[in-house]
Amino acid sequence: MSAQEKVRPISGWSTLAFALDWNRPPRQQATSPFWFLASDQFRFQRTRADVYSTPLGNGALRGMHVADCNALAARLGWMPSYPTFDRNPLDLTREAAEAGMEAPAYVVERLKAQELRFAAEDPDAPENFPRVLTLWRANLLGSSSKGHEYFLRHVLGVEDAAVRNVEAEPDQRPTDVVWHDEAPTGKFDLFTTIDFRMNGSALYSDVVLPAATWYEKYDLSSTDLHPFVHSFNQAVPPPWEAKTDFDIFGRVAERFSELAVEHLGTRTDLVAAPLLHDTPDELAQPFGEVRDWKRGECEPVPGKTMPKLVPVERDYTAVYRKWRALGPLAEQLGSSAKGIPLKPTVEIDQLRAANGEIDGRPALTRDVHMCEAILALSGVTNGRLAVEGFKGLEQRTGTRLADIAEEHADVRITFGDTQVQPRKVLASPEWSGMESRERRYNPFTINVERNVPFRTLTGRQQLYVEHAWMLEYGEALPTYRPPLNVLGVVGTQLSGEEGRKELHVRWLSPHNKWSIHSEFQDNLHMLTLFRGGPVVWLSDVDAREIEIADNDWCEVFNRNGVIVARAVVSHRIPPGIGLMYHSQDRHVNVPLSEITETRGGTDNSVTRISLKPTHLIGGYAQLSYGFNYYGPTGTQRDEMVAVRKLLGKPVY
Ligand SMILES: Nc1nc2c(c(=O)[nH]1)N[C@H]1C(S)=C(S)[C@@H](COP(=O)(O)OP(=O)(O)OC[C@H]3O[C@@H](n4cnc5c(=O)[nH]c(N)nc54)[C@H](O)[C@@H]3O)O[C@H]1N2
Ligand SMILES: Nc1nc2c(c(=O)[nH]1)N[C@H]1C(S)=C(S)[C@@H](COP(=O)(O)OP(=O)(O)OC[C@H]3O[C@@H](n4cnc5c(=O)[nH]c(N)nc54)[C@H](O)[C@@H]3O)O[C@H]1N2
Ligand SMILES: [Mo]
Repeated sequence: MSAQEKVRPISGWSTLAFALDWNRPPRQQATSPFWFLASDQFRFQRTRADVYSTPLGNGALRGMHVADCNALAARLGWMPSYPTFDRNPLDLTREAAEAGMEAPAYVVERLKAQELRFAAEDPDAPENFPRVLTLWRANLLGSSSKGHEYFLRHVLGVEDAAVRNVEAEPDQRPTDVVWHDEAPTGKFDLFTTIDFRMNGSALYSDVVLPAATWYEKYDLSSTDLHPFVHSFNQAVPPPWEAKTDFDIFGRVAERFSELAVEHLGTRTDLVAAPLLHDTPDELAQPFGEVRDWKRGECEPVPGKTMPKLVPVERDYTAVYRKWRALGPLAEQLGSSAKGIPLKPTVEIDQLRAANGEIDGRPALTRDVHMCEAILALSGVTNGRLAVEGFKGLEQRTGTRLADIAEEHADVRITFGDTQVQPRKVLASPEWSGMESRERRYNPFTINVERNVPFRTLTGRQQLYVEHAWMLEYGEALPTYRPPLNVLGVVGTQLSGEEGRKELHVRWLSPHNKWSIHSEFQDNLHMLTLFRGGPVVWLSDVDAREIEIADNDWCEVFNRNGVIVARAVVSHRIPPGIGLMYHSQDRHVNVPLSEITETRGGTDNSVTRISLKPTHLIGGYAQLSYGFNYYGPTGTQRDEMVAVRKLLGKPVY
């Protein structure tokens, strides 16, 4: 379970964002494993998964590479994995129909015969490359992606990417995952960014769609860490070619549907969905035992020993029609948060009245309609649904809960309400707080004060996790782990150039003090407030040793890449640490590097995705996949870099 309840989407939001009102299940992916393969960082992983096993372990990870662990997680349904198979699922369902079989049974048969494979088992085969990416509200290359230079080289094919790493030796390579002699570069065909800043990702995109800013559109903002819903309001219309995000996606959907008449029509897709948190899937693989059907340790049974295989009919010509209206699954299946269904009834008619109708369904033709629908379908903004949801939870727990929401049973926050002032959200079973007029949100108060079981195997706050992989790492109970001995594996990161004073430091790239990730920093105020560009914090002790004075330009480098930044020398930084707040875009006042003769990169130029196998565990109670909730992180914080002073004047 995550320590805090982080980015738990309100249910109306997820229903609409993933089009669950029309089709289920959605395709969702954990990003770290996806990019670990797509950007070929797995080829540079030179330790095996069992390097951190305890001598008292059970050998569960013996001989496995981390990419092998990931392939196993895909095949056992622990983590989602897209593209899923090395064949197009539209073709697989057609072949199944021709063979007179149900698609899931057909796929299981082909997998068993080893005529079909999971794409994660051969990520460098061209048929398994991800080809198209549309980036929206994220700055992948300028901000978030760990291993920036690997992304440039392997995903985009940028020729002067600064990766200087060597690949795993034959005896360090994966055994299950296929190794290609040559690492592919430039896997993508089309990279689109939708943003209102010319950010680090837009710089490398094939297509940039200019987005309306926050005062040129209507939208909603509600985050996990503050208890309000805010509106965005249009002060002026978007200038020039800029469009609202809503209109951009709408127009792409419209054109796509037109083209689909000739190209795709109506087809049956097959979605391989992982074993999900807060569903009975949590009991699919009991006792923390790992059984691999591929090795004959069990039968491949969808939804039990492997992902669920769900045929979904897709009328590609109807995408735009569906985009413009609320689909019938909204009330037929309701929205589900933490396994508690919230079923709108009267809300559908209210939305018809507020938004108008299309084909008898509530219209979603404008951004404001979408805002109204999100607010109507969420317990945190609709007291009636919150009470209903708590009643559902009462039946499952046998304890009285509906009273928590009764105080605001008649509250129904509309978009108009949020335009008057930010509105405080209501207590709802989507969360675990007991907020009221007197009380702020705090996680798990319902569990502690009302005895609603925690969402763990035991129903209690649980420390012991008896899973084979946790036992193998000696981490079945929380334990202290010292920093990893990275240099012991990859060797020195110093340049070895004569007469240069260089020092190793441990690399920290925490969240920015003066911006939110890459936002709010590239304006004149912010650029004059601190030092007007990238800075690296060093301790006064370390700086003295390599003769770096405060505000000197320095180079930070390792096998992953290079950064050029000014030094901020401070006694507040402990010796042995280099700290760069995440993240400056590389085109904001970054000079050339001596080592690469190209522009020094971002804080993530020297990082790398490092997957921890135990984060891949799934299908086991609280260790089951949930979107934006549970899955592997990039764990970039055990990285070592070398630092030295930049010779001469900075050149741009
Ligand atoms: N090394 C290292 N890497 C990290 C982290 C770390 O601590 N260290 N932290 C990680 C974490 S926790 C996170 S959350 C990620 C964050 O990384 P990202 O999700 O990439 O965050 P931002 O840099 O804020 O990118 C958001 C982009 O969306 C744009 N944008 C904002 N509002 C709108 C809008 O209304 N419409 C459109 N179209 N665009 C908009 C902004 O201009 C900006 O370019 O980084 C991760 N990466
Ligand atoms: N101003 C601002 N606020 C933000 C954001 C932002 O970009 N800017 N981003 C938002 C987002 S999306 C997120 S996820 C949160 C993140 O907020 P936090 O989780 O607070 O993340 P960080 O600031 O990255 O890291 C916290 C501290 O962990 C320390 N640290 C690093 N490695 C270790 C270690 O091995 N052990 C221990 N004990 N400590 C370590 C770092 O030095 C840092 O001081 O912030 C949110 N708020
Ligand atoms: Mo984050």
